[in-house]
Amino acid sequence: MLKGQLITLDEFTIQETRKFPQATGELSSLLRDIALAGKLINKQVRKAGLSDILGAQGTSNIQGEEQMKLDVLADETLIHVLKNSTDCAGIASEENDDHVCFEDTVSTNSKYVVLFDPLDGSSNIDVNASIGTIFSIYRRVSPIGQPCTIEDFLQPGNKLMAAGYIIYGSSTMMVYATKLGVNGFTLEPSIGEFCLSHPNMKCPENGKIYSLNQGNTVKYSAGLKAYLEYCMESNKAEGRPYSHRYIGSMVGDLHRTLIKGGIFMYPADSSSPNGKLRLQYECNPMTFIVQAAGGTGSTGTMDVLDVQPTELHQRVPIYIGSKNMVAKAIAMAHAPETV
Ligand code: P6P
Repeated sequence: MLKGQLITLDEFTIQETRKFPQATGELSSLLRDIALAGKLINKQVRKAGLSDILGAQGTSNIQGEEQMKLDVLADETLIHVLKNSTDCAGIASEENDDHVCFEDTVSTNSKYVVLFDPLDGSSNIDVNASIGTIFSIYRRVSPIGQPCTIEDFLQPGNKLMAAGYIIYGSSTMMVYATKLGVNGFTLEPSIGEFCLSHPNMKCPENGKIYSLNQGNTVKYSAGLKAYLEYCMESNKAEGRPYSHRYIGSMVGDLHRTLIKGGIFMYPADSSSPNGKLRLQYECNPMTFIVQAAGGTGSTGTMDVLDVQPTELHQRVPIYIGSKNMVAKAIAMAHAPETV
């Protein structure tokens, strides 16, 4: 990349495709479609305070969570763009009870399916904190030429072809991973293009930030409480004590963790044995990204990517981020409880 030369997402994905003569360019084309949806959602998010789309929609999703107007708008935008893509056979979304098959001929002949959380962290919408779109891309297992099936959406994370997020923060960025690595693109509003700004992203092996909702501490296991004590105490072996940062938006907390290092946790607790975050469109895509950048994502007992999904909206506990911090947290949190 020449100094000062902008490389757009389109140019980058085409250059990546050229590295593999056998590549058809369909995955790159699908990533560009998702980027388009991100730009359309960004336009609405950026003006949320000025037009009547703030606040609750007055409906709830399958999770029983109140849907914000922007949630629904983001969901509809992604479905519209992907339905018109030439490379997507169907979708599954946090905001929809069941998966959606696109029945037209082009879609049924497409080889990929997409799962997404259209606007993660939506409780932050009204307070102008970072929110994001999270997506997973799988090669379908159902026969091409026929409508996609639920099995296409219940594949483990270790079958992912690509995953990424768009963060609507102080700037708007698209970060995505393939097996080739992780790259970040910042939206340049003057040309309406995502431009390469964070090539070959790596998650530091260590960090000084731990991130979780400490309001749940009373419900955590003794081992996890011991780990939190460890984080809060001045630990001379590691210099200054850790800092606690928690936005309450997985995309915001994970983007910081990916860049600065650290650990993000949404563990199991006495009232939520599987934690809160959804496997197929939060934990798997984020783990795929972090692991492609050299970090770790675990349920506490196994690699997140190895969990065999049984339900579209199932939840798993997650410990994710700098590999040395995740290892330490799991060793303490899952230490045999002394009697
Ligand atoms: P809590 C947002 O609602 C979300 O799904 C994630 O983005 C975030 O990490 C988590 O839930 C926050 O949950 O219980 O701390 O408010």
